[in-house]
Amino acid sequence: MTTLLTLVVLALVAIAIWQMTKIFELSQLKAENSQIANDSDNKTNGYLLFAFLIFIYGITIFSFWNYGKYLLPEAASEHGGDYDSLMLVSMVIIFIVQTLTQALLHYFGYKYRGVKGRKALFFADNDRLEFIWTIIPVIVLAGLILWGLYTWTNIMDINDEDDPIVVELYAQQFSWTARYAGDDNVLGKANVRMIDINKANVLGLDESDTYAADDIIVKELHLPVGRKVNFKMRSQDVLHSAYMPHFRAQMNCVPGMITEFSFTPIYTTEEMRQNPDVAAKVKRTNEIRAERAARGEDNSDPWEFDYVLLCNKICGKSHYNMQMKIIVETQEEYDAWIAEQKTFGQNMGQADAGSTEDFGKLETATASH
Ligand SMILES: [Cu+2]
Repeated sequence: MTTLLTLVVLALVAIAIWQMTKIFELSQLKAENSQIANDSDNKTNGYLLFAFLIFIYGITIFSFWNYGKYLLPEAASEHGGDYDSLMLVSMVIIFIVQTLTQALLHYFGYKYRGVKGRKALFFADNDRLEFIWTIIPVIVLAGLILWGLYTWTNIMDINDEDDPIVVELYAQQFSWTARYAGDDNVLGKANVRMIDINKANVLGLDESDTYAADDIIVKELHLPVGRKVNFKMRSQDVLHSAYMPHFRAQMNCVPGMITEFSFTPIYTTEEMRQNPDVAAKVKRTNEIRAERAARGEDNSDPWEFDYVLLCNKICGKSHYNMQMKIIVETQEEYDAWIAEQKTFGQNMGQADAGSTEDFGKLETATASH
C-alpha cells in the first residue's frame, strides 16, 4: 500500500512539473518558433561539427591503443614481409589523408556556416587547383597500384624452382586433409568420384596411377622451415578457402578445379612461440582461461600457440571449426615425422589384406570435425 501511494505521489509530482514547464513556455511568448535556422542555430551546428571531429580522432586513438594488440604478429613466410609493407604503406597514406581532409572538411563547415546576409561566391573553375588535386592522387595511386601488382605477381608466381615440396590441401565440410606427394614429389591423380570410404580412399586417389602409391595422407600439416611449399587445393563439396594467416596466405578451394599457392615458412613453431607479440597473446589468453578454470567453465585449458590452417569461406554450420594444425619444424624433425607416416600404397595394401585399422583412425579424424 505504501509503495502504491509513493508511486501515485511520484506520478503527481511528475505531472505537476510537466504542467509548470508548459506554463513557463507559454509565458515566453517572444521566443522564436520558426523552422528556419538562424545564426545561433548555425553556430551551434558549427561547434557540433568540431565536437564530431574530436570524437572521430578520439575513437581512432582509442582503437589503436586498445585493439592494436589484436593484429597478426610478424609474418612467418618469406613473402609475408612484402605483403605487410604494402599494407602498412597503404594504411599510413590513407590515415594521413583522412586525418587532414576530415580536419579541413569540419573546419570549413564551421567557417562558412550560414550567417544572415552572407552570400556564397560564385567560383567557376581554377585550372591550377584542379590540376593539383588530380595529379597528386594519380601519382600516389599509380605508385600503389604498380607496387601492388609487382608484389602480387611475385607472390602468385608458382613455379618449380628451388625444389619445392608439393602438398595437396583437401577441403570438405568440415575438415582439412593434407596429402604429401611422397618420394617422387608428384601427386597421384585424384577425383571425388573415386572416393571409396570402405577402402579408406578418402581423397579419391587413382589406385592405378603409379604416382599415387607413395602419396602420404595426413590430418596434421608438417613443414620444414626454409623450404618452399607448393600447395594444390581441392574441394569436395562447396567453396572453401585455405587461410594461413601467420604466413599471409589464402586461396579459394573450388570444387572441380585445382588452385595453387606457394610460400616458404621462415620461423619454426618453436621460434614463433618466442616472438614477443605471440608470447604476449598467449599470456593474455591464458589469464582469461585461468579465470574460466577458477569458475569451473569449459574451454579453460591453458593454450599454446600453433600455426593454423583455417577455412575463410562461410561453408556451412561447422565452418567455424574447420581447421588444421600446422607445425613448422627443422628439416631433421620433418624427415623423422614423414618417415613414420604410411603411404597410400601401404594403406591400400593393408586394406586389400583386410586390416583397416589405420583407415579407421583416419576416418575418425575426418569425421571428428
Ligand atoms: Cu570451409
